[in-house]
Amino acid sequence: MISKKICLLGDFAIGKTSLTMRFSRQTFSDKYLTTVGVKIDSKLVDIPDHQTIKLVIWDIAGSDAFTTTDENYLRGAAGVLLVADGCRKNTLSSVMNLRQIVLDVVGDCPMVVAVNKVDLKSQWEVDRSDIIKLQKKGLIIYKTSAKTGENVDVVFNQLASLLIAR
Ligand code: G3D
Ligand code: MG
Repeated sequence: MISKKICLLGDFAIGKTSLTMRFSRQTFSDKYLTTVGVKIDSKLVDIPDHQTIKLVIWDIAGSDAFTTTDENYLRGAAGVLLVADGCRKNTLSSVMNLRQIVLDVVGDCPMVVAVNKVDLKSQWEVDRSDIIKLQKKGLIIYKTSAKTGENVDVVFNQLASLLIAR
């Protein structure tokens, strides 16, 4: 079976770990590589008209912010899920910086953006025009909620299909 590494990237407390846990439903069997501060989950994904692939999902453990010194985290990634928190506009600006880091470290790999916490839409600082601006730069964006599950499978499956399409 084909196995692909994907990484979650984004500021602290935006829901990276919650999204991963919601998607992989492996809350109690997480493998913690605490020494390197990375948590790894995996999930089999059926791609329509293709084989099943195993997504190996890397998530930075704890509340550590990703910095350029953590390039090993990204090495070997086939794709990246960039995450922002709709309630904090600055986390969406981080997404553009992180995207550039991915381009520098990994190269031109599939990336999808999850603007998370859509269940708190009334508290969102991110508005339609912010999203449209990023879409115009070619980014694929979904509004997700790790709390309700909205678009969580969609966003991971979308990334998985982009990996297969390469
Ligand atoms: P991180 O891994 O990006 O640092 P976490 O973020 O997954 O640890 O989530 C940070 C906090 O945001 C957690 O709250 C978590 O429950 C909450 N959260 C994550 N995703 C969502 C979401 O989609 N909707 C809402 N409403 N909350 C979310 P606590 O209070 O445990 O710190
Ligand atoms: Mg986390």
